[in-house]
Amino acid sequence: MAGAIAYISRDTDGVAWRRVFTEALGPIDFRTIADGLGNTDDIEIALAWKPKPGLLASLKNLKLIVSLGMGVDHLLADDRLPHGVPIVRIMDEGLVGQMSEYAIFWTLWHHRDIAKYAASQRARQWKPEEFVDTLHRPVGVMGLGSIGQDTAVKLAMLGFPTLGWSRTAKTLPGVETFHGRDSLPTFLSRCSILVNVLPLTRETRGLLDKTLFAALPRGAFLINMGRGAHVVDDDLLAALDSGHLAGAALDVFDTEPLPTTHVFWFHPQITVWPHAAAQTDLRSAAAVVAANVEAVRRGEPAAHRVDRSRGY
Ligand code: OXD
Repeated sequence: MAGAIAYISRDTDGVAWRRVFTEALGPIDFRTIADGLGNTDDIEIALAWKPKPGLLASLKNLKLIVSLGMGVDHLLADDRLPHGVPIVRIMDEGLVGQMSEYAIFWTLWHHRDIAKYAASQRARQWKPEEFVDTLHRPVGVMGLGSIGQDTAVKLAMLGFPTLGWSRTAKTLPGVETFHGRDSLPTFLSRCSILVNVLPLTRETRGLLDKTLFAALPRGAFLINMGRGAHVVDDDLLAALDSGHLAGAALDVFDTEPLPTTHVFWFHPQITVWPHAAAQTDLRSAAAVVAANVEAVRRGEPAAHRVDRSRGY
């Protein structure tokens, strides 16, 4: 039998992964943190979500690290991460589609005043709200990787003037694109809804701060499905409380689960989701990961590989 696959996550026990992996790859040596990793020299593939720093470095014969999330900041934060072992992310069409749905849902929720109409119904009030036509509601997407691209193109297809901002230049059908720090203020000044789907890197940590919020037009709405650490929480609260921002839909938080005492839970202009904008469907994800495991075992390059120097 080939080397062992280790499931390294404390969030779930790995039973479901063991089942789908066995279906995809046949008999496997599948180990979990919960059951004990055994002789770690046998481990050649690690499926990891927020591993303890140093743990991956202790697996001497590791050939592949699979991030059990689309983001890889949880791995790159480990300064003992073994050099030279390729890292790949979980990525499939379903996950990308779910992320776009989240952005589109909250865009429409804000754009079509869903909360106000729900309140009017509760008060039995027949009260058409002042409206803004879709053609005059520009939406900006920060981060144009697979998720940002899919989101931006779908928003553009719905008729929203759509802008995209990324680190390097990108061209997308129906989307006006900007790149680099210098163009950020111009991009932001045009976004009445801002969707953040940037990766978390040294450059993007804390990027959504008071300067960025001030650069948005008054009444803008924030949708954050990137990382909690992109946002400076106090600056977001100040921008909401001053009326500069109309509201925020947040799926991700600097500390997860969001502590029960955190003010975001109670804020009338914030909606909190438990990092559930996209959830991994094991059937499709396992097929993608299994193909990567087989490729690496044949000595071929893995797909969805992470560039450590860029941080995503
Ligand atoms: C993530 C995920 O990386 O949920 O945030 O996949």
